[in-house]
Amino acid sequence: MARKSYRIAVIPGDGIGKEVVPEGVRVLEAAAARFGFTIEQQWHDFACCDYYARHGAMMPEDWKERIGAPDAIFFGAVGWPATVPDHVSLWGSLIQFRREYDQYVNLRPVRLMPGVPCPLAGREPGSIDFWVVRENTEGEYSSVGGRMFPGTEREVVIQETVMTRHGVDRILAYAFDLAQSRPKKHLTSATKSNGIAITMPYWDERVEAMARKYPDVRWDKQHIDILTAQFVLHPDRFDVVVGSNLFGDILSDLGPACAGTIGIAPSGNINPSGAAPSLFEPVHGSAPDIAGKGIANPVGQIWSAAMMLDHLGEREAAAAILSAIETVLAEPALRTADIKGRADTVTCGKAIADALG
Ligand code: GGG
Repeated sequence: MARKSYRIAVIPGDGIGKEVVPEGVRVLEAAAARFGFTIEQQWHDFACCDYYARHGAMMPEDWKERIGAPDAIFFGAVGWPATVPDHVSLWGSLIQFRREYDQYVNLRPVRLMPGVPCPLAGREPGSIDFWVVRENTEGEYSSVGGRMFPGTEREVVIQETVMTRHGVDRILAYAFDLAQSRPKKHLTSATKSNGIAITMPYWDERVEAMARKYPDVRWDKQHIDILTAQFVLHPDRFDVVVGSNLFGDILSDLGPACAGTIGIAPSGNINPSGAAPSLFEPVHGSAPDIAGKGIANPVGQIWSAAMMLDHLGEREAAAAILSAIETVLAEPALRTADIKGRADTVTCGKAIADALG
């Protein structure tokens, strides 16, 4: 029987993305060899600020044609604020992908892994284990608005939050489905409907309507201010947390930080219909402060590779990568300095590939 083959668009992006993506690819190749499939890689040098410096845009106009129809996109990080303002680099790359490919789910696991020092006392590995489901195509990340009378005393700046019934309902359905599939069957909705008195009460209404279709799922809603405090105090109480684009973004950085480090946190930007490719990237950004030093933690990128394989149906390979990550994180000589280890990026990546056997 012919081996299964997956076409993967590989986009390292900026900063430490260029260092951690090769480690992710190393582990993907090791997993492919062990589990009997092949990875066909197509590397792209755009969607980064170097490309912007050469061409005056983050991506070529024909980027979709150049990417073609891969099975998935494996992305590193974006942003180099010394040369390109962050909103220009983000809107010129990642947000294009999320919108053009309708990757409306941003799925981000938060887990306390063995060996990772947790800033909260008394937490055992596995005691923190939940998912943040972030709406990924609308909400506060909207291009509706503008600036009037720029640079004058009369300056007015407006940016609208966009919530559509279609957009809100589909992310809530995804989150409730996920909660229903888990043993705790619990969902928390992030809101701020006491202060943001038009869009957020609408979000709450849709949550209530959706919850009626999932009688097995217990749910609550929490205002984002107290919810962030609860993340810090009791991260072990959560199961599935669903939020708008901005709230989900904040919660999915805070969650991993409470479980030790954002350096190991992965994410999937998912189009559940499969009509367009999904994109997998670490939650962390390009980290200009440590870029080029070879010390970045590659685990967020490698865990993203596992999420990508899981999405592609290679469940066994994905589980094996996660177990190799756990083995390596437990060993200080093999994990990186951000989690009190002694390894550099490449040593850690090679150790995870080797642990796959
Ligand atoms: N690998 C993730 C990355 O590069 N993130 C940069 C960033 O600022 N992202 C904001 C977002 O995900 O909306």
